Amino acid sequence: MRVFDQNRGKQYQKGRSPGSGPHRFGVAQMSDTETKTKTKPKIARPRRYMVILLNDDYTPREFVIRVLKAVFNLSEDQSLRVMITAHTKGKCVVTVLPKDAAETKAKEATDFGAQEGYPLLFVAEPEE
Ligand code: TYC
Repeated sequence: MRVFDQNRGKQYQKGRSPGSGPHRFGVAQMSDTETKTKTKPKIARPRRYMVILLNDDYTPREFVIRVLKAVFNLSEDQSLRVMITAHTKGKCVVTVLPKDAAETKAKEATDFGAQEGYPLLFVAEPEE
């Protein structure tokens, strides 16, 4: 997106009147060399993070499904699909959230497995 000089064509020479008409009062005068440039403030959209479920050889399928339901509020059907995708492809995106929430959920879900002695792993990584 281009940012244009908002004041182009409004520079007046020092000491001269900006002219007559209803707009001649209250117009700030600039020096011969001064140029004002208005830069539109760009607000960066906060990056979002994917919570990714990684496959392993030990965690029981039913347990993975239980964690997905409990931590991410997925339905039985959604949980089954996510678990099977991770099982067959190695990993699966569970959800996309702001950084803090993604990291918290990934840890919470990973801790669930650890409590039962499983190597179940969820990680958070930036979307793009
Ligand atoms: N691969 C595991 C098994 O065969 C099940 C499993 C699926 C584990 C997905 C983790 O993210 C996972 N018992």
